[in-house]
Amino acid sequence: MGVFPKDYDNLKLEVTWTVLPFILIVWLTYISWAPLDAVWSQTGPDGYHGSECQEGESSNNYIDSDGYVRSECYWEIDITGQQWFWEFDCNGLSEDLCSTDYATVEGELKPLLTLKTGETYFAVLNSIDVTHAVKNPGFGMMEDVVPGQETYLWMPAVEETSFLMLCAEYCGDNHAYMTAQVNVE
Ligand SMILES: [Cu+2]
Repeated sequence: MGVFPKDYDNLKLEVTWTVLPFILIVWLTYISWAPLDAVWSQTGPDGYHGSECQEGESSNNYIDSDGYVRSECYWEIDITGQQWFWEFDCNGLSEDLCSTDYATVEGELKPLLTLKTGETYFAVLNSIDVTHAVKNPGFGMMEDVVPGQETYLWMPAVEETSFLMLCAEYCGDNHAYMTAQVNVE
């Protein structure tokens, strides 16, 4: 009596389904390393976006030959999440670099953030209640927004675009309506 009779063993099969997925995982890690490094780039000279811009400077961002956005410097803004809307703070940047307003989205008034093409923004994320997550389809990036802990998200505005910023972490009744309009002009 035995649940797994040895007669039905197949060593070749077992080695194959152990080794092949292992190689696959190593390969996926290898090709993900550089893009993740870019998304999680640190600030300062060792990063992709330099140090904070001084007045009169410009990020002059561009996509390099490997497909990564690079910038000479960046602008810092704040994004605060709460049930159930996003609040933007341009931190006193000039109107042409960053401005906030309200826009009508599908009949409802939503926060509007307007950014400038060619500039790179470093968003400091905070939540005043529960965990949310910024999802910026237009920049292809997302990051959790956690109460009591600052998180950070690069927003490189490379080209003119317009998209809805969403909440990507279930946060209660109106989670699905926690949107904001982002325009890059
Ligand atoms: Cu939320």
